[in-house]
Amino acid sequence: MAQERYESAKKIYEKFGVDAEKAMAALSNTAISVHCWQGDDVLGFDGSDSLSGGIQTTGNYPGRARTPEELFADIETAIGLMPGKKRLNLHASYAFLGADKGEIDRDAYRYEHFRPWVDFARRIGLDGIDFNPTFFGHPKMKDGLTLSSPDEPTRRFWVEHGKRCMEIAARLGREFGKPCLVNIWIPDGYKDVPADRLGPRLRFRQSLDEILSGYDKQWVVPALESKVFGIGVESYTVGSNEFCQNYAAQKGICCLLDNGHYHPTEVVSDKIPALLTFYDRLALHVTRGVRWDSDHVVTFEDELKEMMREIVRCDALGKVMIGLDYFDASINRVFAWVTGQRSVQKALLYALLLPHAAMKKLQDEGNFTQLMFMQERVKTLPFADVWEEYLRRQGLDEEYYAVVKEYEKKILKERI
Ligand code: RNT
Ligand code: ZN
Repeated sequence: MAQERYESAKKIYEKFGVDAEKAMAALSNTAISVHCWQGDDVLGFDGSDSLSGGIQTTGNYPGRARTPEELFADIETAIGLMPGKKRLNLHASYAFLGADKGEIDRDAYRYEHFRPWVDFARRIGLDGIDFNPTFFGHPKMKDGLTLSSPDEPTRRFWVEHGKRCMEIAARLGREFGKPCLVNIWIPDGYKDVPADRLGPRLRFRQSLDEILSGYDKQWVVPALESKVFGIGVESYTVGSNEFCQNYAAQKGICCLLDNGHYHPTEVVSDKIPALLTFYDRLALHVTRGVRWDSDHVVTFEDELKEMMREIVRCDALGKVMIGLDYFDASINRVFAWVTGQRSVQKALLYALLLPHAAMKKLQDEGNFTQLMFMQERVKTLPFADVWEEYLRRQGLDEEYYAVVKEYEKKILKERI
């Protein structure tokens, strides 16, 4: 039955000049980097018991992963329900310190502290690991500042952390034979009107220069993530959009766009082609902000579809590194993980099934009436039939809620 629906859908798409088989193949080749931090409310393993740096998880749904073992089990369950190619996006705060616990700090982390993640990622068939220095959730933040701190020992500590992360990432890249994206995001900023806006940015630039001096260009792809404001840092953000984009352009590194990090009427979908005009690579943190950078679970909504459409239209599937960044503690965390990843996959498939060339032609011919007709017409094509076929070919279906509920009953409920 489902098979018949797919065959019929395929024919309908053919009439629009779209090859459903090609769309599914392109989708299954596109990796999505799944963030490790959805399962434990971004706390990590290295001692932090509350979140800082202007980001927040809300809710206390039972079942938070409290140990590495629990987090592994949850990730494995979630990954098992996610279609397509997956990478793991790891934060430095998820180090396995073992005997080094209490002995060393983030400025001395080594690849060995992440080896269990590599074994785990291999065991569950992931395509590689991306890495993030963790510039938050740590007592060495001084007055909320890290790489832009005017206190030299503080700034140095965080520079050293950044350098260690570049070394770790080089090894992670080599281990999987695929470059490792290292995303630098700092929470630095001020709650109230600052007296000096330039000084912190000059220090941040200096710190970045130091971190980026002499990294392994073959295996590490550095990126810089900007932000407009955070909770408790409303008035001034050191790593603003202009700062980060100009730094990245000058230094030849990557921009990372988090779609929760802009003014409410700005959209990342429009920034993707703007940046692709100048950069040959781009990274994304896909999230869903509700009124602010709230990091709600990503759902299949208009702006997500538009972002994925831009990637496809710009023929940039191989240029845009897609990562997830949301954290919801108010619902089942495994469900949250899977739903966000599936939404991105869905939006990508949706985009891959559109007749872009024909619509571009209408635009270039100035035929805006027919263009609108087409844009509306394609909205009701039988996308769901292709999506279900895509899932079926990977041994999956739409009924993942029941699987998550079962896992909750057996495993998550026991965590009290
Ligand atoms: C914060 C940034 C950042 C973090 C993660 C945990 O606003 O989006 O990317 O969410 O690194
Ligand atoms: Zn982000």
